[in-house]
Amino acid sequence: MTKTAFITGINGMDGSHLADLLLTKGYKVYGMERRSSNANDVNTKHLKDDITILNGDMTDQNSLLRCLKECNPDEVYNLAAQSFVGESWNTPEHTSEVTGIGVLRVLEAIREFNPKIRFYQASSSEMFGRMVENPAKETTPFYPRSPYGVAKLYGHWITKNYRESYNMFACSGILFNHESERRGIEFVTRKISDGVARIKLGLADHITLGNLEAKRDWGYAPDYVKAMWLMLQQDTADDYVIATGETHSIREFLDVAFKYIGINNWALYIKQDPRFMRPAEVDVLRGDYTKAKTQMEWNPDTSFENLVKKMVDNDLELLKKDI
Ligand code: NAP
Ligand code: G4F
Repeated sequence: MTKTAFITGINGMDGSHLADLLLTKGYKVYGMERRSSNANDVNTKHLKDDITILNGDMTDQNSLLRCLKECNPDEVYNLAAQSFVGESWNTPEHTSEVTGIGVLRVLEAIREFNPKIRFYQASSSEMFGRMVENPAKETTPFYPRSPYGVAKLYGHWITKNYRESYNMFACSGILFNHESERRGIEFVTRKISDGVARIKLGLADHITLGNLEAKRDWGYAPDYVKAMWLMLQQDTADDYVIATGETHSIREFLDVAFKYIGINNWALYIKQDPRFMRPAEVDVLRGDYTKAKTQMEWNPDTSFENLVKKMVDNDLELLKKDI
């Protein structure tokens, strides 16, 4: 029997990769987008004949309920969020509304419409923040360091609470950083791959960044959306850390990206600006994905080096089209 999935945040990086995956599995896919004055479909243009877009907003309870009534899904993937950590200090209230309380709204809509729907919440390694244990696993205490991390923690606990209160099949994936060719341009990996490609093509002579010492556990988004789907196919609802187990600094990312285009002395091309520093930094993130590996047979397939090279290759191709 054909399953139906409803994805919030369809136009985001993960939403579009998840839609790609679910279509290959024969799902009927509905995605939610919010109103925008300009089309925001760069990641989903290729899907327009294969999925159905519904309009709604994470800050509007009735719109979420209407979306569920319209598509009657078996599975809901809640990927919508104000997902940029840096922005969360500028708009902490908005971030809390969308990224935190928004999760409650989706859960309430499910509870009212059909509590048998399986629910995935996009939790984040930002909840570990100032890591109490390295690598972090499902039982590691949380210590968020940004309004975004605090909002995600609310979303995480309310998901667990609805599972325990109403016996709903509600799971959280605690995903460590994952990137792809579709990553938003303000995130550091895409900013670097785009900047490096511009330098290679003679379109720019430097990249301006913030803290180069921070370390992240970076994986490849198409590998990570498989884990989201797997969580909703298990016999019981649970929470899982999804990570690579490796951590690399921004400097290492720069090193691989620049060397790939033939530049070794890359420091000459980097400027630093306090504008890109954060009031409270997460210095290092690294995850232990043993539970996902043993219980769901999930593994990350793409290495750090390949991830960087794929992103640089993609930006080179995109920019060449405009020259
Ligand atoms: P993304 O590219 O920023 O996508 C987020 C999506 O949420 C966008 O499509 C955005 O729509 C939508 N959205 C924002 N505010 C909304 C609102 N008020 N109503 C409806 N939709 C709204 O993020 P991503 O990297 O794909 O991440 C997907 C989810 O996983 C997010 O919840 C993120 O916090 C979480 N997460 C990401 C990572 C990671 O490393 N990527 C790791 C852990 C957790 P617009 O296009 O209109 O802005
Ligand atoms: O790429 P970032 O903005 O990602 P961040 O803050 O780790 O958040 C991402 O991963 C989270 C999972 O851990 C997600 F929940 C979240 O939604 C998002 O997808 O920054 C990474 C690091 C930070 O330490 C930042 O200070 O890069 C450092 N950085 C240095 N220069 C910079 C810059 N970050 C950005 N965005 N821009 C810079 O110029």
